[in-house]
Amino acid sequence: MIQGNDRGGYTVPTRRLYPYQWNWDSCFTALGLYHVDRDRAWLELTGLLDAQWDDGMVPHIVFRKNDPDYFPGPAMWQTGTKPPTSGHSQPPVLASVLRQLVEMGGADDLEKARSLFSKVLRYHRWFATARDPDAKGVIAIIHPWESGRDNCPDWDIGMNAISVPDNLERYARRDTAHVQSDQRPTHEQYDRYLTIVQFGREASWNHEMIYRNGPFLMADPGIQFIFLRANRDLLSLARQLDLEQHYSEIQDLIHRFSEGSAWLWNDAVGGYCARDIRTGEFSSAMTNASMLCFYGQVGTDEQNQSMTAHCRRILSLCKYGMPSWDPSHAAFESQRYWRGPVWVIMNHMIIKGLSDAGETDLAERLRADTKQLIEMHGMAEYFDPVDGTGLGGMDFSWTAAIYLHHLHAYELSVES
Ligand code: 9WN
Repeated sequence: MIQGNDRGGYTVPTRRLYPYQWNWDSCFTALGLYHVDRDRAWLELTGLLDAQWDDGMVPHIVFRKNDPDYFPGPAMWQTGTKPPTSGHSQPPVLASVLRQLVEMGGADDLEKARSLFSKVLRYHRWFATARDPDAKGVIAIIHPWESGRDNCPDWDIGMNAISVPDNLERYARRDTAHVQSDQRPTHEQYDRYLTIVQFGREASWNHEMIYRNGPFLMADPGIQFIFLRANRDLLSLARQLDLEQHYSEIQDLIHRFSEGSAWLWNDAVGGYCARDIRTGEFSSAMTNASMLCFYGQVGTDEQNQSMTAHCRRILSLCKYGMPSWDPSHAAFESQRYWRGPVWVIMNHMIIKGLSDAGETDLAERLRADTKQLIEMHGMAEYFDPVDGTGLGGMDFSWTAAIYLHHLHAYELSVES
């Protein structure tokens, strides 16, 4: 199936709905591909890095050839890069995937990681400067798409504050031609997504200007914890590669973003929540991204106990975990994209974090749920947490990849 989505050196998430290369999709795809074709897995990552911007950013979409099946394509973004790309990034899972490949492999893999190391470090530096220019230790996202969790209620505060300009270019969505509209974001949300893209384009994708004046600026527990974990994994790679000159820089990033994570703790819900950077307003419920606190290794014992209790409570409310929004909250919708459904790539990272934290029963529950969802309901983009229905695009690369990885990694007892 993953091979069926291969477009010659890069893999699309699924045919028609997503006909380009996406950043974190490719990284997870490489993790699965590694079990069947190691060289092809590395090619997925080197290809992604070929699209890295001069300033270090690795973009969220790489448009290698124009495909009218997807909107917004290169003509909307107008980044002027070669190859054409979108104008912002996505959760930086790359360093963590590199570390996992190295741990599963041998000397060859370590050398391949060496050849990519400086590019990944530049990518991390870009996040630390462009997305935290005042060094607060909090990563911002400038578009909900940057979080990878596009229409999660986490972004409702920031999205509701966006006024759609009268001169917003007219557009025609393509996603609802491929997937039922009740499983996708709404038209009001798309207007706002496109408002941010138009702002970025008019600002020539100047990230300082977008951070200061753009229509949307929120902190995402997902990116925050993924970035922290990615730095921990990059430090481990640096050590394996004896790149001593980089240790302290990466340690400083870990320190800065560990400290900054405290800003995402919402006392009102007793957990980590998204937060509007400019107003300080918190989102009001737990998500699957909140549960990545274990993966990022943040928090006090007391905070971790509270997060574990949320995790147990949420899992008791649905047949399959981990839902992307708390089912006890009024905004929960079991089939609408990131407003309720289960995403197995998120499960993969949550499981890893819970295992590391010694929360074995919770990790096992999620591992079993993930396996069952895929075996019973197929290689869907996402799943209904209540009845398991496979939703969104089918024959999905990252779902197949996580399945392959979990089958191999856990059956072989490789802790990766
Ligand atoms: C916008 C490709 C991507 C994923 C995202 C997911 C969805 C795109 C869209 O598909 O987003 O980036 O058009 O809906 O939300 O996480 O990377 O699979």
